[in-house]
Amino acid sequence: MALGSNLEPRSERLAAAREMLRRVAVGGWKESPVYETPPVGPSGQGRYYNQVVSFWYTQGAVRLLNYLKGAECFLGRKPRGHWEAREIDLDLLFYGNTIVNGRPTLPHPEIYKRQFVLVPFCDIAPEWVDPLTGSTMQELLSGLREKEGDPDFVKIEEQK
Ligand code: PH2
Ligand code: MG
Ligand code: MG
Repeated sequence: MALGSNLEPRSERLAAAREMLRRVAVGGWKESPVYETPPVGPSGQGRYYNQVVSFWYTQGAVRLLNYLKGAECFLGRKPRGHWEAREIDLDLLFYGNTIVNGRPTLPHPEIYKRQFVLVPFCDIAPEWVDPLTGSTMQELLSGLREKEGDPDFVKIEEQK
């Protein structure tokens, strides 16, 4: 699961989102550090806080997606255009090895293009194998790094 926010208070919004996710997790909780990352998309928006978490869940991807949309709304997300600034964004990246096209699309198609997803993902599960390409997260990140170079990310102090 990828978490993102670029409207203050970013740190509190991510913390509130983790709280909502822990409520439905049935174990296996892992969370990456939080990174501050340059915005991808329309210009004029602020830098993001991004994080990746993983946990066990048993009720299916559609139910989880519905929960995520409800949680985004509860956490104060206002409707805006595609890729515009957002209070909170909760994206389902993988549901085990499920491959499906529709709602949701799994694996999440943005994984392969975004260092703000792959960098924190590799902090918690570098050896995870993507069911679509058969590559590990570490391999996907190395490939993207070769194309794009090192990103301008800042690791945020863990607020525990
Ligand atoms: N999310 C977007 C668009 N652009 N840029 C960064 N750095 N981080 C994000 O999470 C992000 C973005 C759409 O979901
Ligand atoms: Mg997103
Ligand atoms: Mg989203």
